[in-house]
Amino acid sequence: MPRLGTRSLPAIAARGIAVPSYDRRGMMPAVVHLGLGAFQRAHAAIVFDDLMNRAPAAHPGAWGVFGVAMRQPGLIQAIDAQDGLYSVRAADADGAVVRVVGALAATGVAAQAPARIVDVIGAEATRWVTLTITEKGYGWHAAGGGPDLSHPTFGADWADPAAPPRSAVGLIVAALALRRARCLPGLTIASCDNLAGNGGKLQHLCFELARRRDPALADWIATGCTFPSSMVDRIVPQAGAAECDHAASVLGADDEAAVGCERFGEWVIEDHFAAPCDDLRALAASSPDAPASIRLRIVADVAPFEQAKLRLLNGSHSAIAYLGASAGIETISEAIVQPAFTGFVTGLMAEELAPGLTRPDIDGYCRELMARFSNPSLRHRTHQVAADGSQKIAQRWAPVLAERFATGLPVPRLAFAAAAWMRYLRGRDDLGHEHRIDDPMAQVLRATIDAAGPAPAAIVPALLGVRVIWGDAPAANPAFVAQVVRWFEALDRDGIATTLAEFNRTAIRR
Ligand code: CS2
Repeated sequence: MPRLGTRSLPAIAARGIAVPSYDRRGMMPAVVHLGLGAFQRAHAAIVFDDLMNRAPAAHPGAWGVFGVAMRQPGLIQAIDAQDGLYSVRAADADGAVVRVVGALAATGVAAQAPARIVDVIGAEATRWVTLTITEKGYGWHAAGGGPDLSHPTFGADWADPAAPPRSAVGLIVAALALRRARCLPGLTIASCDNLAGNGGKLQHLCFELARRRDPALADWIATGCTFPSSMVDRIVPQAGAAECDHAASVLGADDEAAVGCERFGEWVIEDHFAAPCDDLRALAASSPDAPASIRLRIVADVAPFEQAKLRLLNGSHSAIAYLGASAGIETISEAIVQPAFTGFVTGLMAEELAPGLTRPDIDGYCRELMARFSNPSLRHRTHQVAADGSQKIAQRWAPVLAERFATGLPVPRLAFAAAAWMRYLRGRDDLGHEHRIDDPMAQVLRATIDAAGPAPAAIVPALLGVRVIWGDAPAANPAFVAQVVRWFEALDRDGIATTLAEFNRTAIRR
């Protein structure tokens, strides 16, 4: 079977599959994306591909992407061997659509060649930087706010701002210094990670690191660059052999960078760009019609969309993940279709996560989410969503707890979810299978649990006392601590299925 590449495109198009309609030879990278992975390939890259598919022939390739893997070269090698091309299969209960995306113009690996990445961000053709480096990639101190100087790569860049940059923020700041020296204009720099106020946080980190190099650089960034916040949404499980097998059968060509995702896709971005983006605005004003497209919105205030998404989608996702993984259930969809999970998560959203949210049509959004979670086409592993809990809980659950405690509102389901996270940290599911705790704070969590001893009554206050995860409020609330202890003991003793059934039966009876 041939490999996907420029030469195989005519045969793929002849099968009725959408392929790039623009001349890819003219592509200049206008966007540098840090953190190339499955998510970006199935999300923002599709928007840039749509923009180029719609562009007049006189301006081909105006939104080409330079994709940067922060560390691992494997994906980059596969993409390079395919002339930057890959396929996306978007599926839900109504069926699947496939397209070949051509937006990747070039690639690089930051850990191998940081100077090259700095040079590309510093190049005249570059107008945007986008990031999907996950919550843990920034170096933001969740408890104190501002730079986390103990962060492995950001901290290293902070300690030696003149050394080759190792962090995403370090790469950006070094490149902005270069742009300034080259008398080039500033950039639009858009975080696409699940962090509340992601634009403001990234801006703050860039300012602080720039100030350490040269206060004039920080001033230059403040006047010439923008950091729009954005809410990104598409469920994109980690890609693997199943996606490649699917792609081979549909394309008639091998695609080692194939991605699978749901059909739903949304990108809500703050209207704050360093340079005019008329074509982006035109795309946002039209309804998405190409296969696997993303619904793009440009808004004055992203916060209502971001809060709704972080709490309802991501907050529920984490709860399903800890309960599901500890029950030995492999995927999110297999978990959520069980009636006890459906009831729990529906109640979690309606009673504890949704109140106070201002996104339009919250009820419809919640109903749609339940359908998205149960999408039978996605094999989204519970352990994948369970990873990095220390980073995710701080964004997804802790702000809701603080708000509800402040007004005396009950949080029985979040207490249960907190207990499920602690049960997950035991590292062994109800079927006796052991799992690794994949979390940048795994050692701290292990040490906290070991110091507390085996009893939930000791572990719960110790873990809730980790401020960077939970903030101050949960550990200071004895009633909450007692609820978490109660459910952690029950989960340990009786397992997930029995305890969840008991919770649904007793704890939320009015
Ligand atoms: C998930 C997200 O892995 C996780 O923690 O909650 O990746 C989720 O699938 C996306 O944010 C959906 O937009």
